[in-house]
Amino acid sequence: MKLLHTSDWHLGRAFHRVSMLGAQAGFIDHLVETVREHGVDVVLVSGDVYDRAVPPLAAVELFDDALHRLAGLGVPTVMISGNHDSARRLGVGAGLIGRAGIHLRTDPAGCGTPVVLHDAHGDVAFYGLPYLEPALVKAEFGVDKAGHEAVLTAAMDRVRADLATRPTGTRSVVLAHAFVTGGEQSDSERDITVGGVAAVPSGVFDGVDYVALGHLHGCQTLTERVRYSGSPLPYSFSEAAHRKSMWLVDLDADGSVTAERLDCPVPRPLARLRGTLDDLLADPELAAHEDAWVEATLTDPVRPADPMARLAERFPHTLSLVFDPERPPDDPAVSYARRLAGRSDQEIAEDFVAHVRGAGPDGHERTVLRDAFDAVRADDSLREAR
Ligand SMILES: [Mn+2]
Repeated sequence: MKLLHTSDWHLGRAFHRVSMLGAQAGFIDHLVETVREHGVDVVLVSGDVYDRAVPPLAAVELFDDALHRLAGLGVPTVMISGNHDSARRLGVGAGLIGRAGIHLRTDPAGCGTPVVLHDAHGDVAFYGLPYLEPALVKAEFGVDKAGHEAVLTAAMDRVRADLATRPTGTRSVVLAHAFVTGGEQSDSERDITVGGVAAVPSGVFDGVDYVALGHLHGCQTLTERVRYSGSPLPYSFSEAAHRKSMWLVDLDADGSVTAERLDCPVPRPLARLRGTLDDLLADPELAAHEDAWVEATLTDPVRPADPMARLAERFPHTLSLVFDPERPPDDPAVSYARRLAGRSDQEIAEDFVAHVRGAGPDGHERTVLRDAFDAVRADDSLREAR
């Protein structure tokens, strides 16, 4: 059975000030073409279909178009909600859409109920695990400690229990939206840290033949059977080195897996340039990037006049301008943004306590801070779930 694994479409998301809707429509064309060209049997979409709980109309229309075209191909699709989707909204009409062969799994209670498809070698059970926000689903799974590992383990226990009741030789595929240990992050994934721990070990998924992951936006292989497809398009400059792709997975009669990486179309390359404004405007080697979406980091010790307009003369698709003047590191003018770069909310808050009080937080205070951040995140998710 040939599976096509993709995720993190983020329909409706903009890249800096550029709407990505045209590029997203181009990806849907590519997806449909790929399904046809490679004789795909099942399409898997592992969450973050939309970028937000209430997506713009144009994104909803594009999703509608994608559903009709996938159903028109007669190729079944299994889809789950991600942390950016409103599971409840996305799940509206799932019963009807399912009759057309598009299986939307957005309800945590359905984790142990697979979509069963067949090929010449027998059954394949597809378990769709929607994004499981620990604070929201701990009652459903009967776990006391709301953490990602606890709820995913409980969900996978249901998967394994169901699988054990099926005929011997039933092959199995899990779709999940999670941060699995060993995966590499980029700047366009929304933080899902809970209790200071966001990542779950890949061993949580033991016992199934293939795990189609979503959430991280870079295509990556954790084990032969556990992979991220990554997003089909870049959503931050930290993804400049990514080659966006999908996995074409051949699931054999005995459950063995062969995966081939299929590249997605590139609407426009990304370039991160660094130097003084005059250097960037003059360096002949940068000619290759003149048509790219550009993030320019200017190192001029004194901020030059009108930098965006001047850059745009050579790089008309400049989207992001960062100032990082070359000064000694102890210079108080070293930018606030640079001091915060790459730090978690928790670290920034702990530093703030140390800065205003002269001593950092103790163990109890650290827990108070962590609980506060968890509560805010759970509240955000709750609001979106409604
Ligand atoms: Mn995502």
